[in-house]
Amino acid sequence: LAIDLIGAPTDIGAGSRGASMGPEALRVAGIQAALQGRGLNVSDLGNLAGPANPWLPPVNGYRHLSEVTAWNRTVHEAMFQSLSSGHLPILLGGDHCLGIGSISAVARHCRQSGKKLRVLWLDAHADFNTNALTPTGNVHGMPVAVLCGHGPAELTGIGGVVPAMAPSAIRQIGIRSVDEGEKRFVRQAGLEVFDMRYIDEMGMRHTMQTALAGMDDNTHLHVSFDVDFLDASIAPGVATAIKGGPTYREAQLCMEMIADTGRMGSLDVMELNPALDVRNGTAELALDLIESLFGKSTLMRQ
Ligand code: DIR
Ligand code: MN
Ligand code: MN
Ligand code: MN
Repeated sequence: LAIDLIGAPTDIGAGSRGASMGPEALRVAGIQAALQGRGLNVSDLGNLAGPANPWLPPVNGYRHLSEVTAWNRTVHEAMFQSLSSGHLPILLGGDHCLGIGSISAVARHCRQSGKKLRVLWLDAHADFNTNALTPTGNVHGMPVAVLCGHGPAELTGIGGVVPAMAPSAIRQIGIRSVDEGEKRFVRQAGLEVFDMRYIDEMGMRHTMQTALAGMDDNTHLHVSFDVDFLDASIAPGVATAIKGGPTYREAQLCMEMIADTGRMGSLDVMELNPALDVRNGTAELALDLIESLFGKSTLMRQ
């Protein structure tokens, strides 16, 4: 299996600067060597280029819409090219607005190859805001809505088909911070959300069994891992750390159960912010979990 590392060094959609350093933090943690050590063939394609962050206030409910669009177009093309080559792309974010470019590319690849799409969205946030609902104007709070067709045409149309995906293709896990208007919109759209209350009551094992159910040999599984999915106490290196998230052990089980499906075909690692981190510990934790996503386990699997 050939893996492509694709760096997208920008914080264009975030409310704090620093996620632009996420790709380098994962390289410093040793992502290429760690995955190669698992017997995988890993190419680091380097960083994509895009506009600088002008750090301006929102206009019409969006901050930096033209720059967000430019970055997402570039991410879309890079992810699509990797998938078309039969590779497994790992997008090194960058803030989560780039999930628009990434997942629209995965959806386009699935249409072209006749595959079914399943997206696991691991996040503290639902990322289902619109410009009318957003309290911040930050587009990293909107990618799921955009992918489901709710947003400005320059973003919803990036993959060529609107909506890029149906709400029924996505499962959200770890959610614990949803804005007031966004809560109503999540329900209205019928998103399948395994929030922290669900995980607390049912456990991570049942949660993942349910979220991964219904996939088959023809399913392409995309994992969009917002590092703020993890509990704030173990992952300080993110712009919006939220308490009450998955523990290290719950997160490990989550990743191991994804690996067990053998269906993961693409991955985003988003929102890692080294400017807020302590000795690159959040990058090292994220990498440990990525290794589990690629099958690292204590004993040989039977
Ligand atoms: C918040 C924060 N819901 C917003 N979203 C974040 O600005 O729309 N997503 N941090 O990852
Ligand atoms: Mn997110
Ligand atoms: Mn988040
Ligand atoms: Mn591990």
